[in-house]
Amino acid sequence: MSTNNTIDVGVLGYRFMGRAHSNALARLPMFFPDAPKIVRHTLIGRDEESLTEAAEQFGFTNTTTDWKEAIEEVDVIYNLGPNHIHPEPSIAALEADTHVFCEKPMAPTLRQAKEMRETAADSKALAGCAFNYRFVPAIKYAKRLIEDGELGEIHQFRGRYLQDWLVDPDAPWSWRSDAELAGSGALGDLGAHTIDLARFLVGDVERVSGHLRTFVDERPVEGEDENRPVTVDDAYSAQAELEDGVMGTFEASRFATGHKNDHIVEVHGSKGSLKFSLERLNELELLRDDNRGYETVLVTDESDPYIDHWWPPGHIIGWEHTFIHENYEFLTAISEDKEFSPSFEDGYRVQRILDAIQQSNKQHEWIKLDTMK
Ligand code: SOE
Repeated sequence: MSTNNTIDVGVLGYRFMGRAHSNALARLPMFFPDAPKIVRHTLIGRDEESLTEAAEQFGFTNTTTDWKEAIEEVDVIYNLGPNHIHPEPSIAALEADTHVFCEKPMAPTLRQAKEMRETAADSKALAGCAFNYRFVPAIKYAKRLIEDGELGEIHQFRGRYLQDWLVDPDAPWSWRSDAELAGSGALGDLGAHTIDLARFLVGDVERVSGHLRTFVDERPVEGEDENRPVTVDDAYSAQAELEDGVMGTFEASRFATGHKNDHIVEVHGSKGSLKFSLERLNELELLRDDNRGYETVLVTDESDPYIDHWWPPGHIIGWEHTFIHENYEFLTAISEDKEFSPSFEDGYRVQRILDAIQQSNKQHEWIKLDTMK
């Protein structure tokens, strides 16, 4: 912590995730007065003009185009740029014992994720991987139900994450279309969330069989008379065996016409089942073994996770709150010198599963995780 007992935060990236986390940092003192005091210290990016504009809008005091300089000046670096930007600054920060909060997926390749995890293990600083959906109140509620045995012995986990922003073949090429920059497509961008939730709710993955598909193999570059190849998947599906014999099925697509941000998780146990849908994130559908079908539980009571910080029962919260909750937990862990999960270990373990799914697709066979290097 800085000498003035604040956590000085440097944020790398000021687009989608930069905005989501900056909003969280701004809201924290208002709704989580017990959170450590933070300073929105430095915003980091490449283009000075847009950076200055974003810093003003997001309430940052300083800007820099040099992340190395920022590492020296702040207590924590938020690494929110495109996937290929995750490894180098994260590793450098952890080597300097500066805390790191890194967006998912951890890195484009498993080799890089492994290096990040090893550096984190050797660092005095905390390294968190920002899987924000763990911090939805209904997901935490679901975890408690599963842990308390309310669903009995767990048999199946099913998760799918559907979007449709690439259905149009003229949707422009971006870093998200490129294997070197992104690592994978729907698999890493969306599947990483589902797989993290499977690990969080039910248990780790032991073997997988995967299938990847690219429907449009080149896309126009915005503002230029050029097409570039798409080298990542538009959709994936996988079947998995999880710990304790739990059967898993995972799926994601950016080609699911009409589905905007449709992330669904279902768990079946010997005494009941549950369903969660991100598009109705204040609810959990619960089925007890009484043949009366699913009941909808509204997870907005004061006794529900995080809700006492917000509004009276029934006053729903949204997607942006998941970032506020995860920032609260991560920054509190820093100030209290405690562990935080999802950690870089979790990020790496998800990355192994993503990699195994890619390998399985190539080799047309099941991949056992314990045989992977
Ligand atoms: C885009 O597909 C995206 O923003 C992902 O990158 C996020 O992780 C997900 O939460 C929403 O969709």
